[in-house]
Amino acid sequence: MQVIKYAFQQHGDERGQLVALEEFKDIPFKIKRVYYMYDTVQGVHRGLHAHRSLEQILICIHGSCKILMDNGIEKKIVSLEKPYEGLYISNDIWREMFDFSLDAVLLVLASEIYDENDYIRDYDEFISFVNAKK
Ligand code: T46
Repeated sequence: MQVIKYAFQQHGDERGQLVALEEFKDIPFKIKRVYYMYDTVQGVHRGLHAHRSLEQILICIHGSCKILMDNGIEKKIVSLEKPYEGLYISNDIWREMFDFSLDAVLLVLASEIYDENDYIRDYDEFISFVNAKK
């Protein structure tokens, strides 16, 4: 499984850092939604689903967390700990977010508006979904 982690350009100067993200330039899709999670309870695992069509970029803009990516064949764990790094997650990846630091803020840029019908929350259904695409 290929892990696509972007290192966004940092516009740093003597005042500090700034990162700017534009759709189709820094982000490979039209950004239709932005959401973020914070105050995540220690030990909690979030996600545990895949999507039928949604693409996303995850950026831990403060603190740190880990992302487990599973394509049905192999699993990889990616650490997010820098505010200028973005992890691309395509639709057909089972994802799990965990090991959130107390101060973690995980920002997500999404290619579609929220649609519960796009979620695959059952792992066996996810395996059938990826196998059907082969
Ligand atoms: C994903 C991972 C990385 C909304 O009302 N609108 C939204 O846009 C989102 C994302 C969530 N919600 C509501 C639905 C639930 O009542 O917020 C609540 C928590 O959502 P959920 O349990 O889906 O959160 P996570 O952290 O398990 O998953 C989220 C995204 O839903 C998902 O698409 O890939 O982050």
